[in-house]
Amino acid sequence: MLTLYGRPNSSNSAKVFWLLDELGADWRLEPAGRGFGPTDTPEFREMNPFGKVPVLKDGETVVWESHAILRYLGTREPTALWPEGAAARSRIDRWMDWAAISFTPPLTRLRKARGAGGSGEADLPAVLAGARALDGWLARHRYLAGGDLSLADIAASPSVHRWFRLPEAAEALPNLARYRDDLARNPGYCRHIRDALS
Ligand SMILES: N[C@@H](CCC(=O)N[C@@H](CS)C(=O)NCC(=O)O)C(=O)O
Repeated sequence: MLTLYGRPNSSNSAKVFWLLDELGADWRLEPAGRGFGPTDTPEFREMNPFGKVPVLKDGETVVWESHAILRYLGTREPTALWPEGAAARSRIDRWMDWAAISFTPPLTRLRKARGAGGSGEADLPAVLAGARALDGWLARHRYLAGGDLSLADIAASPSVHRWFRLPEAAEALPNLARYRDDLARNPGYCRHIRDALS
């Protein structure tokens, strides 16, 4: 059985919960992270030197970094979510990197700034540019990597969900809204992302 150290209100854990359920994996949650369980113990730091969740344990194999975990699980149990072949994987991987590097960080800073009473002005342009680019792409593609749900959609899902919680989402981005509605037909998205993340 797989063990996932994480917490239900963590966006990076939530992506992995969704994939584990999507794969029908045999797994259990070991509650860890802020408010759920210590990550500053020598044992936890031996697994992840940064003391962050999620961390996956598969027998002797330990994996941290949520997107590395998604790729590990996708490779361990091949499905259309992470199809074989360099070209097919690169179509997915680029969106995973883009979400992790270019879209989620300014969105997270914006949310934190506003949560602390600020405007988040410094990060708003990057967030808007990301959402508009997504909208343009999704006018021509049902999912991020093409016609099928993939690890790219799971990786980007917390930020897509959180975009729609911003007042700026009232701006008409119809293709992004259609995409969010398509994701919401997936029970794993609803359970672990839509209904679990603020
Ligand atoms: N880049 C890492 C980020 C991991 C991360 O920052 N995790 C947060 C939760 S989303 C965390 O561990 N926060 C501290 C805590 O919960 O104790 C990943 O994608 O896994």
